[in-house]
Amino acid sequence: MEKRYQVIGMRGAGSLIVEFMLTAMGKDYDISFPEADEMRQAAFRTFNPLGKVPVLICPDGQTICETLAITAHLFEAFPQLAPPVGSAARNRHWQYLAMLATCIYPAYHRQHRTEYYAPDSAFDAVRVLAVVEQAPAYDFIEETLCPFLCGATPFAADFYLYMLARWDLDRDGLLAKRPKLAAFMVAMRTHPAVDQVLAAQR
Ligand SMILES: N[C@@H](CCC(=O)N[C@@H](CS)C(=O)NCC(=O)O)C(=O)O
Repeated sequence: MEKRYQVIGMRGAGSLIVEFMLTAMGKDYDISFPEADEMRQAAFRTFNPLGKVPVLICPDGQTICETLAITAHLFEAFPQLAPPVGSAARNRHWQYLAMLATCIYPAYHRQHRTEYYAPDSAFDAVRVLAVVEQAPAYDFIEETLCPFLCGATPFAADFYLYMLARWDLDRDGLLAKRPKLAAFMVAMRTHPAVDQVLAAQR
């Protein structure tokens, strides 16, 4: 029997993109959702020394942590998940991936897990500054969406953007000012892989 991918994740959180990509490629996978306590244990830290999800365990037993690394692994394994190597769109795709991974994702972590970054008295300021940091990235995305990040076809970075924008604490405000992003969110929600994964989370 063909070995399956295994995903270690968190419901509705950072493992969604891994599920979206595997589902889009028609790959069955097993998924587990460790409790916060377990993620602090030494056994889990062998998968990710930072104690975070997602983690991907490949059919050959290799484990990969960090969303960007997992995403790159999957679009190397399944080339349909990214524009062709050597194309301008490939560079553009990497540019968005980097922006999502280094600006938009960490700024959501600061908003949702503010206790890691500051005492209670500074929570509001940390959250406001995180939104301010994200704004130029979201504005750039709004200017350049057409209708997906790299044109007519959604790729891995589109699944990533969709997952992240779902976490916005003021999603109505984010989308009200950005009609192309609002249309993108509707289009991605109806993507068959997204629909299948989200239906299974209920
Ligand atoms: N840089 C990591 C960040 C992963 C991350 O922050 N994951 C969250 C879930 S969305 C997590 O594990 N949170 C638990 C915690 O921060 O304690 C990545 O890109 O994979």
